[in-house]
Amino acid sequence: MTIAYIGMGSNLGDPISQLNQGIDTLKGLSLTSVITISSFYKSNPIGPQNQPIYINAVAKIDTGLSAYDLLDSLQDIESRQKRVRKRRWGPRTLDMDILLYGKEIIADERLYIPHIEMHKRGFVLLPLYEIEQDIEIPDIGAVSTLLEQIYTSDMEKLPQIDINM
Ligand code: ROI
Repeated sequence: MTIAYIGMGSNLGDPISQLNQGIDTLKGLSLTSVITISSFYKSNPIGPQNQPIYINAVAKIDTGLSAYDLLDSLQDIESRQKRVRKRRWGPRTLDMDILLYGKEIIADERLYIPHIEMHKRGFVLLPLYEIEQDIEIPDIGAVSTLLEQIYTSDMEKLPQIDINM
């Protein structure tokens, strides 16, 4: 089994529901248990600005799937939620990326782990830090240190709504 972290983002079609639905499907994946889900965060788009704001979160999972089988499964979830991607860096209904997979470093035509540019992105680092304060990105550094170097003041942590209340 391997601990992996999944970054999730949406800015189309009721983003909070998109994330919740993606998390539900994640919980049903074979050989996989979901350990923690971060809060949801509102964040301004990185890249083109003429698109809606994003909701982002990070999930910590324990999985018996290989990194490639996990990637297949996440791409399956994305397409089931009718991910539309009209342009590079444009708006999307659901994005699910493998951020970290154990301490592995993978760089080939299908997979780039640690996820490329995750160390520069507040919408990844802030939710990741919320669920794991002492985590290191292999070959890059401690998330806590990286967070000191980037701007996150635009991000807003959403209150957790307990639907059982
Ligand atoms: N910006 C934010 N804030 N959140 C995202 O999930 C996100 N995803 C992307 C790009 C377009 C780079 N910008 C983003 O793919």
